[in-house]
Amino acid sequence: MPKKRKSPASDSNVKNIETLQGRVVKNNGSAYMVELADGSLLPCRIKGNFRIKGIRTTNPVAVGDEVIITLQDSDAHYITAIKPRKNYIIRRASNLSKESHILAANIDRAILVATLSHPATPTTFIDRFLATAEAYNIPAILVLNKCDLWDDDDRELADAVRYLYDSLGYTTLYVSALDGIGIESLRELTAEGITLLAGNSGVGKSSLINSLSPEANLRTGDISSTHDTGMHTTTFSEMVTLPTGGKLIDIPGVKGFGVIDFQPQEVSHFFPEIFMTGHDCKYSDCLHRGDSPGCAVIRAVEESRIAQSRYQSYLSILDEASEDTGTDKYRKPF
Ligand SMILES: Nc1nc2c(ncn2[C@@H]2O[C@H](COP(=O)(O)OP(=O)(O)O)[C@@H](O)[C@H]2O)c(=O)[nH]1
Ligand SMILES: [Mg+2]
Ligand SMILES: [Zn+2]
Repeated sequence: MPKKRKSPASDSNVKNIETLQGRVVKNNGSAYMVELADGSLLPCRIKGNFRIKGIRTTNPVAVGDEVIITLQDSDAHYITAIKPRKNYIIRRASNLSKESHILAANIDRAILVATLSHPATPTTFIDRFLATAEAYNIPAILVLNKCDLWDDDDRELADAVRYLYDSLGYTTLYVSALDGIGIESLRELTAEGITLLAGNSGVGKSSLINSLSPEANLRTGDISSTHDTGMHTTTFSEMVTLPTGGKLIDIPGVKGFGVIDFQPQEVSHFFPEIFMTGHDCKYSDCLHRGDSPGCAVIRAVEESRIAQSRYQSYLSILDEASEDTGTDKYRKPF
Protein backbone atom coordinates (compact mmCIF):
# COMPACT_ATOMS: atom_id res chain seq x y z
CA MET A 1 0.00 0.00 0.00
CA PRO A 2 1.51 3.36 -1.01
CA LYS A 3 2.36 5.66 1.79
CA LYS A 4 -0.19 8.40 2.16
CA ARG A 5 1.27 11.81 1.33
CA LYS A 6 1.02 14.21 4.20
CA SER A 7 -1.15 17.14 3.15
CA PRO A 8 0.14 20.62 4.07
CA ALA A 9 -3.14 21.35 5.83
CA SER A 10 -2.51 18.64 8.36
CA ASP A 11 0.76 20.29 9.35
CA SER A 12 -0.07 22.86 11.99
CA ASN A 13 2.84 25.10 10.90
CA VAL A 14 1.87 25.39 7.22
CA LYS A 15 -1.29 27.24 6.25
CA ASN A 16 -3.34 25.87 3.41
CA ILE A 17 -2.83 28.59 0.82
CA GLU A 18 -4.99 28.33 -2.23
CA THR A 19 -4.81 30.65 -5.22
CA LEU A 20 -7.44 31.56 -7.78
CA GLN A 21 -7.53 33.70 -10.89
CA GLY A 22 -10.13 36.21 -11.86
CA ARG A 23 -10.93 39.61 -13.27
CA VAL A 24 -11.68 42.75 -11.31
CA VAL A 25 -15.19 43.96 -12.17
CA LYS A 26 -15.68 46.64 -9.54
CA ASN A 27 -13.54 48.81 -7.33
CA ASN A 28 -14.93 50.75 -4.38
CA GLY A 29 -12.12 52.39 -2.47
CA SER A 30 -10.17 49.57 -0.86
CA ALA A 31 -12.70 46.87 -1.80
CA TYR A 32 -12.47 44.98 -5.08
CA MET A 33 -15.00 42.63 -6.61
CA VAL A 34 -13.40 39.85 -8.63
CA GLU A 35 -15.19 37.61 -11.09
CA LEU A 36 -13.91 34.05 -11.23
CA ALA A 37 -13.90 31.79 -14.28
CA ASP A 38 -17.24 30.23 -13.28
CA GLY A 39 -18.86 33.66 -13.14
CA SER A 40 -19.06 33.86 -9.37
CA LEU A 41 -18.07 37.05 -7.58
CA LEU A 42 -15.56 37.26 -4.78
CA PRO A 43 -14.95 40.38 -2.67
CA CYS A 44 -11.21 40.92 -2.21
CA ARG A 45 -8.73 43.29 -0.72
CA ILE A 46 -5.19 43.86 -1.89
CA LYS A 47 -1.88 42.89 -0.46
CA GLY A 48 1.42 43.83 -1.97
CA ASN A 49 2.97 46.68 -3.87
CA PHE A 50 1.35 47.24 -7.25
CA ARG A 51 2.67 50.71 -7.98
CA ILE A 52 3.21 51.73 -11.57
CA LYS A 53 6.63 53.28 -11.94
CA GLY A 54 6.53 57.06 -12.18
CA ILE A 55 2.80 57.43 -11.52
CA ARG A 56 1.12 58.01 -8.20
CA THR A 57 -2.16 56.18 -8.28
CA THR A 58 -5.03 56.11 -5.81
CA ASN A 59 -6.08 52.60 -6.81
CA PRO A 60 -3.27 50.20 -7.58
CA VAL A 61 -5.63 47.61 -9.05
CA ALA A 62 -8.21 48.54 -11.68
CA VAL A 63 -11.42 47.26 -13.21
CA GLY A 64 -10.42 44.95 -16.03
CA ASP A 65 -7.27 43.70 -14.32
CA GLU A 66 -6.61 39.98 -14.41
CA VAL A 67 -5.51 39.05 -10.93
CA ILE A 68 -4.31 36.23 -8.75
CA ILE A 69 -6.21 35.84 -5.50
CA THR A 70 -4.83 34.15 -2.46
CA LEU A 71 -7.32 32.63 -0.04
CA GLN A 72 -5.75 32.60 3.36
CA ASP A 73 -8.71 31.92 5.56
CA SER A 74 -12.42 31.94 5.05
CA ASP A 75 -13.01 35.65 5.54
CA ALA A 76 -10.02 37.25 3.81
CA HIS A 77 -9.33 37.01 0.10
CA TYR A 78 -6.39 38.99 -1.14
CA ILE A 79 -5.35 40.09 -4.60
CA THR A 80 -1.67 39.27 -4.48
CA ALA A 81 -0.63 39.71 -8.12
CA ILE A 82 -1.75 41.41 -11.33
CA LYS A 83 -1.08 39.86 -14.69
CA PRO A 84 0.70 42.20 -17.13
CA ARG A 85 -1.73 44.79 -18.51
CA LYS A 86 -2.34 45.09 -22.24
CA ASN A 87 -3.21 48.77 -21.64
CA TYR A 88 -4.78 50.98 -19.02
CA ILE A 89 -6.29 54.42 -18.85
CA ILE A 90 -5.85 56.89 -16.05
CA ARG A 91 -7.21 60.22 -15.00
CA ARG A 92 -6.39 62.66 -12.29
CA ALA A 93 -7.95 61.64 -9.00
CA SER A 94 -9.33 65.17 -8.55
CA ASN A 95 -8.84 68.60 -10.11
CA LEU A 96 -5.86 69.66 -8.03
CA SER A 97 -4.45 66.27 -7.31
CA LYS A 98 -1.22 64.98 -8.72
CA GLU A 99 -2.42 61.50 -8.03
CA SER A 100 -4.00 59.49 -10.79
CA HIS A 101 -6.79 57.00 -10.75
CA ILE A 102 -6.65 53.98 -13.03
CA LEU A 103 -10.07 53.83 -14.64
CA ALA A 104 -9.80 50.57 -16.49
CA ALA A 105 -7.30 48.06 -17.82
CA ASN A 106 -7.07 45.56 -20.67
CA ILE A 107 -9.51 47.38 -22.92
CA ASP A 108 -10.16 45.96 -26.39
CA ARG A 109 -12.09 48.92 -27.80
CA ALA A 110 -13.53 52.25 -26.75
CA ILE A 111 -16.92 53.51 -27.84
CA LEU A 112 -17.79 57.16 -27.71
CA VAL A 113 -21.54 57.69 -27.50
CA ALA A 114 -22.39 61.08 -28.95
CA THR A 115 -25.55 62.88 -30.01
CA LEU A 116 -25.98 65.49 -32.74
CA SER A 117 -28.70 67.18 -30.70
CA HIS A 118 -30.19 66.75 -27.21
CA PRO A 119 -27.35 67.44 -26.38
CA ALA A 120 -25.17 68.47 -29.34
CA THR A 121 -21.64 67.02 -29.30
CA PRO A 122 -18.95 69.32 -30.77
CA THR A 123 -16.57 67.62 -33.20
CA THR A 124 -13.57 68.86 -31.18
CA PHE A 125 -14.91 66.72 -28.37
CA ILE A 126 -15.09 63.69 -30.65
CA ASP A 127 -11.59 64.37 -31.95
CA ARG A 128 -10.14 64.63 -28.45
CA PHE A 129 -11.63 61.31 -27.58
CA LEU A 130 -10.26 59.71 -30.74
CA ALA A 131 -6.81 61.23 -30.23
CA THR A 132 -6.75 59.93 -26.67
CA ALA A 133 -7.77 56.47 -27.85
CA GLU A 134 -4.92 56.63 -30.40
CA ALA A 135 -2.53 57.58 -27.60
CA TYR A 136 -3.60 54.56 -25.57
CA ASN A 137 -3.59 52.37 -28.66
CA ILE A 138 -7.23 51.46 -28.19
CA PRO A 139 -9.43 51.06 -31.30
CA ALA A 140 -12.21 53.66 -31.15
CA ILE A 141 -15.77 53.54 -32.43
CA LEU A 142 -18.18 56.43 -32.75
CA VAL A 143 -21.81 55.76 -31.89
CA LEU A 144 -24.34 58.45 -32.76
CA ASN A 145 -27.36 57.82 -30.55
CA LYS A 146 -30.91 59.18 -30.64
CA CYS A 147 -31.11 58.87 -34.43
CA ASP A 148 -34.89 58.58 -33.98
CA LEU A 149 -34.89 62.34 -33.33
CA TRP A 150 -33.15 63.30 -36.58
CA ASP A 151 -34.82 65.45 -39.22
CA ASP A 152 -33.44 65.74 -42.77
CA ASP A 153 -30.81 68.30 -41.76
CA ASP A 154 -29.63 66.16 -38.84
CA ARG A 155 -29.34 63.14 -41.10
CA GLU A 156 -27.30 65.15 -43.59
CA LEU A 157 -24.99 66.23 -40.76
CA ALA A 158 -24.77 62.64 -39.50
CA ASP A 159 -23.83 61.42 -42.98
CA ALA A 160 -21.07 64.04 -43.18
CA VAL A 161 -19.77 63.05 -39.76
CA ARG A 162 -19.84 59.37 -40.65
CA TYR A 163 -18.17 59.98 -44.00
CA LEU A 164 -15.35 61.90 -42.30
CA TYR A 165 -14.66 59.39 -39.52
CA ASP A 166 -15.09 56.32 -41.70
CA SER A 167 -12.49 57.79 -44.06
CA LEU A 168 -10.10 58.04 -41.11
CA GLY A 169 -10.69 54.41 -40.19
CA TYR A 170 -13.14 54.86 -37.31
CA THR A 171 -16.37 52.87 -37.47
CA THR A 172 -19.44 55.08 -37.05
CA LEU A 173 -22.81 53.66 -36.08
CA TYR A 174 -26.25 55.27 -36.05
CA VAL A 175 -28.30 53.94 -33.18
CA SER A 176 -31.41 54.60 -31.15
CA ALA A 177 -31.76 53.10 -27.71
CA LEU A 178 -35.40 54.19 -27.84
CA ASP A 179 -36.36 52.51 -31.13
CA GLY A 180 -33.81 49.71 -31.12
CA ILE A 181 -32.13 50.94 -34.30
CA GLY A 182 -28.53 49.72 -34.68
CA ILE A 183 -28.62 47.78 -31.41
CA GLU A 184 -27.90 44.53 -33.23
CA SER A 185 -24.68 46.01 -34.68
CA LEU A 186 -23.73 47.29 -31.25
CA ARG A 187 -24.36 43.84 -29.80
CA GLU A 188 -22.03 42.28 -32.36
CA LEU A 189 -19.38 44.93 -31.80
CA THR A 190 -19.33 44.35 -28.07
CA ALA A 191 -19.69 40.56 -28.05
CA GLU A 192 -16.03 39.87 -27.43
CA GLY A 193 -13.53 41.19 -24.96
CA ILE A 194 -13.80 44.39 -22.95
CA THR A 195 -15.46 47.49 -24.35
CA LEU A 196 -15.22 50.86 -22.72
CA LEU A 197 -18.32 53.01 -23.09
CA ALA A 198 -17.81 56.75 -22.73
CA GLY A 199 -19.85 59.83 -23.47
CA ASN A 200 -21.26 62.94 -21.90
CA SER A 201 -24.08 62.66 -19.44
CA GLY A 202 -27.45 62.52 -21.18
CA VAL A 203 -26.34 60.98 -24.48
CA GLY A 204 -27.95 57.65 -23.60
CA LYS A 205 -25.18 55.39 -22.31
CA SER A 206 -27.31 53.78 -19.62
CA SER A 207 -30.20 53.38 -22.06
CA LEU A 208 -27.89 51.62 -24.53
CA ILE A 209 -26.51 49.30 -21.87
CA ASN A 210 -30.07 48.44 -20.89
CA SER A 211 -30.91 47.62 -24.54
CA LEU A 212 -27.90 45.32 -24.71
CA SER A 213 -28.50 43.79 -21.33
CA PRO A 214 -32.07 44.18 -20.00
CA GLU A 215 -31.05 42.73 -16.67
CA ALA A 216 -28.52 45.52 -16.10
CA ASN A 217 -31.58 47.68 -15.45
CA LEU A 218 -29.59 50.87 -15.08
CA ARG A 219 -31.31 54.06 -14.12
CA THR A 220 -31.70 56.48 -17.00
CA GLY A 221 -32.55 60.12 -17.29
CA ASP A 222 -31.74 63.05 -15.07
CA ILE A 223 -31.72 61.16 -11.80
CA SER A 224 -28.60 59.24 -12.68
CA SER A 225 -26.60 62.41 -13.26
CA THR A 226 -27.00 63.53 -9.64
CA HIS A 227 -25.39 60.26 -8.69
CA ASP A 228 -22.39 61.17 -10.86
CA THR A 229 -21.59 64.42 -9.06
CA GLY A 230 -20.36 62.91 -5.79
CA MET A 231 -16.69 63.32 -4.98
CA HIS A 232 -16.00 59.63 -5.00
CA THR A 233 -18.66 57.99 -7.13
CA THR A 234 -17.27 59.73 -10.21
CA THR A 235 -14.02 57.82 -10.06
CA PHE A 236 -15.41 54.32 -9.77
CA SER A 237 -16.00 52.36 -12.90
CA GLU A 238 -17.86 49.11 -13.11
CA MET A 239 -17.86 46.27 -15.58
CA VAL A 240 -21.05 44.54 -16.66
CA THR A 241 -21.24 41.22 -18.49
CA LEU A 242 -23.59 41.26 -21.46
CA PRO A 243 -25.75 38.27 -22.45
CA THR A 244 -23.34 37.82 -25.40
CA GLY A 245 -20.48 37.31 -22.93
CA GLY A 246 -18.92 40.64 -23.85
CA LYS A 247 -17.82 42.96 -21.04
CA LEU A 248 -18.76 46.60 -20.90
CA ILE A 249 -17.19 49.25 -18.71
CA ASP A 250 -19.33 52.33 -18.28
CA ILE A 251 -17.00 55.12 -17.33
CA PRO A 252 -18.65 58.00 -15.56
CA GLY A 253 -18.46 60.98 -17.90
CA VAL A 254 -16.12 61.43 -20.81
CA LYS A 255 -13.94 63.68 -18.66
CA GLY A 256 -12.66 60.44 -17.26
CA PHE A 257 -11.20 59.32 -20.49
CA GLY A 258 -7.52 59.89 -20.19
CA VAL A 259 -5.04 62.27 -18.71
CA ILE A 260 -2.58 62.58 -21.47
CA ASP A 261 0.51 64.70 -21.15
CA PHE A 262 0.75 65.40 -24.87
CA GLN A 263 4.01 66.94 -25.96
CA PRO A 264 3.60 69.47 -28.82
CA GLN A 265 5.64 67.29 -31.17
CA GLU A 266 3.55 64.20 -30.55
CA VAL A 267 0.02 65.64 -30.92
CA SER A 268 0.04 64.88 -34.65
CA HIS A 269 0.80 61.23 -33.91
CA PHE A 270 -2.77 60.89 -32.68
CA PHE A 271 -4.38 62.41 -35.81
CA PRO A 272 -3.61 59.72 -38.40
CA GLU A 273 -4.26 61.87 -41.49
CA ILE A 274 -2.23 64.80 -40.13
CA PHE A 275 0.58 62.45 -39.19
CA MET A 276 0.68 60.90 -42.66
CA THR A 277 0.51 64.22 -44.49
CA GLY A 278 3.15 65.68 -42.16
CA HIS A 279 5.78 63.47 -43.79
CA ASP A 280 5.67 65.89 -46.75
CA CYS A 281 6.29 69.08 -44.73
CA LYS A 282 9.44 71.02 -45.51
CA TYR A 283 10.73 70.70 -41.95
CA SER A 284 10.63 67.38 -40.12
CA ASP A 285 9.79 69.11 -36.81
CA CYS A 286 6.91 71.08 -38.39
CA LEU A 287 4.03 71.64 -35.95
CA HIS A 288 1.64 72.51 -38.83
CA ARG A 289 0.62 75.84 -37.37
CA GLY A 290 -0.85 78.54 -39.61
CA ASP A 291 2.56 80.17 -40.03
CA SER A 292 4.65 77.04 -40.61
CA PRO A 293 6.62 77.45 -43.87
CA GLY A 294 6.33 74.67 -46.47
CA CYS A 295 3.68 72.88 -44.43
CA ALA A 296 1.97 70.05 -46.33
CA VAL A 297 -0.78 69.84 -43.70
CA ILE A 298 -1.87 73.48 -44.20
CA ARG A 299 -1.90 72.86 -47.95
CA ALA A 300 -4.02 69.73 -47.48
CA VAL A 301 -6.49 71.68 -45.30
CA GLU A 302 -6.71 74.42 -47.97
CA GLU A 303 -7.34 71.78 -50.62
CA SER A 304 -9.93 70.04 -48.38
CA ARG A 305 -7.94 66.84 -48.25
CA ILE A 306 -7.85 67.26 -44.47
CA ALA A 307 -11.09 68.35 -42.76
CA GLN A 308 -11.05 71.86 -41.33
CA SER A 309 -12.76 70.55 -38.16
CA ARG A 310 -10.03 67.97 -37.58
CA TYR A 311 -7.32 70.56 -38.11
CA GLN A 312 -8.99 72.92 -35.60
CA SER A 313 -9.15 70.10 -33.05
CA TYR A 314 -5.50 69.38 -33.66
CA LEU A 315 -4.62 73.03 -33.09
CA SER A 316 -6.60 73.24 -29.85
CA ILE A 317 -4.81 70.22 -28.37
CA LEU A 318 -1.50 71.55 -29.66
CA ASP A 319 -2.13 74.90 -27.94
CA GLU A 320 -2.76 73.17 -24.63
CA ALA A 321 0.33 71.03 -25.03
CA SER A 322 2.40 74.13 -25.79
CA GLU A 323 1.08 75.96 -22.71
CA ASP A 324 2.43 73.16 -20.59
CA THR A 325 5.27 74.57 -18.53
CA GLY A 326 6.75 71.17 -17.96
CA THR A 327 6.46 71.46 -14.18
CA ASP A 328 3.10 69.76 -14.08
CA LYS A 329 3.28 66.76 -16.30
CA TYR A 330 -0.40 66.03 -15.96
CA ARG A 331 -2.55 67.47 -18.72
CA LYS A 332 -6.00 68.83 -18.16
CA PRO A 333 -8.50 66.02 -18.37
CA PHE A 334 -11.35 66.78 -20.76
N1 LIG B 1 -35.23 60.05 -28.23
C1 LIG B 1 -34.31 59.30 -27.61
N2 LIG B 1 -34.03 59.50 -26.30
C2 LIG B 1 -33.10 58.73 -25.73
C3 LIG B 1 -32.40 57.73 -26.44
N3 LIG B 1 -31.50 57.15 -25.61
C4 LIG B 1 -31.67 57.75 -24.41
N4 LIG B 1 -32.61 58.71 -24.48
C5 LIG B 1 -33.05 59.59 -23.37
O1 LIG B 1 -31.99 60.46 -23.04
C6 LIG B 1 -31.97 60.68 -21.64
C7 LIG B 1 -30.60 60.30 -21.05
O2 LIG B 1 -30.40 58.92 -21.19
P1 LIG B 1 -29.38 58.09 -20.28
O3 LIG B 1 -29.38 56.69 -20.78
O4 LIG B 1 -29.70 58.30 -18.84
O5 LIG B 1 -28.01 58.81 -20.64
P2 LIG B 1 -26.58 58.70 -19.91
O6 LIG B 1 -26.48 59.89 -19.02
O7 LIG B 1 -25.59 58.78 -21.03
O8 LIG B 1 -26.53 57.40 -19.20
C8 LIG B 1 -33.09 59.84 -21.04
O9 LIG B 1 -34.20 60.68 -20.86
C9 LIG B 1 -33.36 58.80 -22.11
O10 LIG B 1 -34.69 58.35 -22.09
C10 LIG B 1 -32.72 57.54 -27.84
O11 LIG B 1 -32.16 56.71 -28.56
N5 LIG B 1 -33.68 58.36 -28.36
MG1 LIG C 1 -26.06 56.99 -17.22
ZN1 LIG D 1 3.51 70.89 -41.41
